[in-house]
Amino acid sequence: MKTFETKNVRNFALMGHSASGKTILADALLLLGGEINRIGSISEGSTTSDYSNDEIERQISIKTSLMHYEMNGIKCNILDTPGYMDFVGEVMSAAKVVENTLVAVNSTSGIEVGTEFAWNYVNNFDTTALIAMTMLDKEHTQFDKIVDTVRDRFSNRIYPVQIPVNAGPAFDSVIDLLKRKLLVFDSKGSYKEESVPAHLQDKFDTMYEELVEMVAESDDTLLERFFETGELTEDELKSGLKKAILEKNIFPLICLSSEKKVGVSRLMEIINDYYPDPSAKGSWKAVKDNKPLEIPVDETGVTALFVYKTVHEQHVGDTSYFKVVSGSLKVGDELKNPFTNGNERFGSIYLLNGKHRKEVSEIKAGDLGVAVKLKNTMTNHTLLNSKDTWTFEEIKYPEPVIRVAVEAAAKGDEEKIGTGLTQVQAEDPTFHFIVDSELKQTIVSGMGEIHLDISLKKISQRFNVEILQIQPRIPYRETIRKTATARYRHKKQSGGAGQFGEVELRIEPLPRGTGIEFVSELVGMNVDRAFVPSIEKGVRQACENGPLSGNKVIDVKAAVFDGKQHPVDSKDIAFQIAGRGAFRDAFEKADPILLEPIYEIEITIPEDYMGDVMGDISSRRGKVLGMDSDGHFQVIKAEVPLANLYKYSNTLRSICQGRGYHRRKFSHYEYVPREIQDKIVADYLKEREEGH
Ligand SMILES: Nc1nc2c(ncn2[C@@H]2O[C@H](COP(=O)(O)OP(=O)(O)O)[C@@H](O)[C@H]2O)c(=O)[nH]1
Ligand SMILES: [Mg+2]
Repeated sequence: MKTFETKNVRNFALMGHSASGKTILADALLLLGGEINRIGSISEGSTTSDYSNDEIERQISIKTSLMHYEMNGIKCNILDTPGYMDFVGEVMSAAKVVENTLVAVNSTSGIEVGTEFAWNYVNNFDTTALIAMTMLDKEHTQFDKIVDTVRDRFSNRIYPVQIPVNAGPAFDSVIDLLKRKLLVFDSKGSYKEESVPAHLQDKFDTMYEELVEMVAESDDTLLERFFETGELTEDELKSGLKKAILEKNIFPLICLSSEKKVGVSRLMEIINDYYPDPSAKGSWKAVKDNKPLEIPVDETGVTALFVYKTVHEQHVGDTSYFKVVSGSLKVGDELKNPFTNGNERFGSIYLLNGKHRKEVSEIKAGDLGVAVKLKNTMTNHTLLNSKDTWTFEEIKYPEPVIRVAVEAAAKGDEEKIGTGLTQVQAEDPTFHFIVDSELKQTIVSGMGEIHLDISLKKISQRFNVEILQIQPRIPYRETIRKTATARYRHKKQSGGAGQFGEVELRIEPLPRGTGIEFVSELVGMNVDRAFVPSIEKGVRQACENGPLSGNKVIDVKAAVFDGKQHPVDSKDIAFQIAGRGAFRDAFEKADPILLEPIYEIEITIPEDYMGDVMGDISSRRGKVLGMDSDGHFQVIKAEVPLANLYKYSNTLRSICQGRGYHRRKFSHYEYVPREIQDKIVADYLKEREEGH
């Protein structure tokens, strides 16, 4: 396989809602690019992109696959991203390394949540965009209507450069505004050019003029020419459109049926002719000693790689997906990782088509490749061929949205599961785990239930262990609502060394978020001041393990004001015990209550599901704070107790048929309703009796 110069590379991420035809489109591109012999099938699990067992089983993409083809000397890298919100991390990794995004829009269902997301990536990652209306061979397509909504909702700079003819099962041709011809596709995906059919001439003329005007308006010199002559030459239109695409003044919309291979070969030409190579967008942001730095995408520059994805594959080891941002990477090169300060040697470098690897000798700036078994390099790392120490700006992955506690099904497997969790966390920046000492549980968190299911299954398979998912304990808190005092005597004077300490203290409620305050108001010499720290220690111990339910106590002030000591038997431990005892006794008299964590959640859903979602929130003891509309979506803000958010994304998925998602963050602690408190306290006492 040869090496491609920067100007002969195109990088495209395929994005869109799930089932918008991205994965089949990738196969259609590879077929016409001569990489594969036939388009695979989702139901048979035979596509190039969705090759992993989980993808075949679930019939959805769950990771970004890297593929490529070559046409007319230009190599196009295709990154097929998953449409499910659970895998946003995969989409962000892809978005970081491409200059161009193809947003797939299903021509029967139009804009969905995933389409909105894709459009956000186009904006946030500053890529060019190509909108592809897919599956135009299906019954009940709605090209015109969807074009209107897409322009209305996303940008009126989106403009169709093609018009479908015979959309539906007989779909075989499109009018191409750039070629000013009707393109009629055969069953192999090649096309013949014919003149625009008479009955569509008027529509074509109107749209062509509008396109020419848009192109002219995006450039001052062109606009001047346009005013003089009232038109643009073919060359002017071409170079003008190319520039407008790069500058994001125009986002062309094209027509496809990947299954019938209609429009695919023309898409490949449009990619080659109109979309920018990796250098056109300029430089990459980097940092050196906290100062920003710009690294031009230039094959003659110093060699610098950015690792955007790491996958652990059994029998292969870690595969690092990288972009050569600058310079050129050759087999045998040794690069430095400024993050670890270690060196990495590239014994082999590969291009990928899904799981198939092709060995290459060199990869130049702008192009993508993979390497296996790098020693210490992870996602977001920079590798440099220099003594320099700068690093590329990292991908900022979103915070996890859901959590679950995990346990080994069989005793003795804990260690293997721990190793697995560490491995998966290293591979996937959106997967996290902690061993929570307060809850005494291992808590894993991620972007959605499918994400966690798949991540845990990976560990089960790699280590041959069974992992149970259970509901995480809720970090309740205890506090008081009244002031109370108590006196407690600890006395142990039979046999051995005696212990004596007596403490009287007062406790008072404090405002939320204050924590625990301890003061000494001792007067006189009843208690030696040397024992005050012992009393405080006892109080703080009592607060770690609250009297009601064993949860932490918060927002209480404790003031010790009297006590008694014994000339011989008073010692540190005795006053600790007395402090703890006095605190617990006072606590019971001070109208104690449980607090529960309340989360603020933001739910984005299509309007139709508003009623159902709101009803569900109130059944979870949630409070709606407000609503906002965002296009055709509604954004609901609400406060819901964490105890009622377990597996909430599953619930939302089933209410909204996969078209909604939510984000959450901790908000504050609030009183638990009486009947729920009684149950928690009863469970705690029962557990304690059983000796847990
Ligand atoms: N009729 C028709 N079906 C298609 C076409 N492209 C994809 N599909 C089907 O639509 C479903 C989703 O396609 P897929 O490529 O997995 O979508 P993705 O989730 O966006 O990757 C699958 O059942 C495909 O077979 C097409 O051009 N025409
Ligand atoms: Mg897919």
